[in-house]
Amino acid sequence: MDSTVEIRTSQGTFLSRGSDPDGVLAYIEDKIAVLTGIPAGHGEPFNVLRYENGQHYDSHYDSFDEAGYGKQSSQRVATVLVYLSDVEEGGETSFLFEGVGGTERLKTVDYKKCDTGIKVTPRAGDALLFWSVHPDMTRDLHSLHGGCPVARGTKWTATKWIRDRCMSAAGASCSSESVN
Ligand code: PD2
Ligand code: ZN
Repeated sequence: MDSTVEIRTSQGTFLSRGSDPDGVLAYIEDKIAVLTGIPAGHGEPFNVLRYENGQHYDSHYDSFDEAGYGKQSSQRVATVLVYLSDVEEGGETSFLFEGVGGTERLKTVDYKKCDTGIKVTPRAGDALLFWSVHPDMTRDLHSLHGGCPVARGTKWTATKWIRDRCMSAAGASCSSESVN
């Protein structure tokens, strides 16, 4: 399942550092650059999502599959998911193929469910980093992940998708010297 169209029921918007005169987004982007070792200019704008009761994000890959998306000018190599809220119940980020026997589940897993693999509980202020490609830049099929339905409360996240090429229209540096 590669398309994210119609598989996410939360509401979302994009925010970039240029739209934040207080510099909070730039501060977070620069921290992410240190965490990943990839310059901030390789990041897409933050995708801020709000999930209410029952809302979810079906499992998907953040990386682009050439067969589904055609040739892209750059690839998403990593994702940093910043949790902006706790959730009273549910709303975990799930990685269906992680854990013991992950590879064997590749063919049988129901990508709409949250019943296998590992689940990360949202906690305000935490950030989750995962990689979508192997070091040789082939897609890592174990990076399949989703957002489990929120059972109680509201879940807020900000996703930073990071590419292998510079994206910078918004003033973030694309130089590795800027990562320190
Ligand atoms: O909000 C999540 O837990 C989640 C899960 C899967 C977000 C994304 N993917 C994403 O923004 O790519
Ligand atoms: Zn995702």
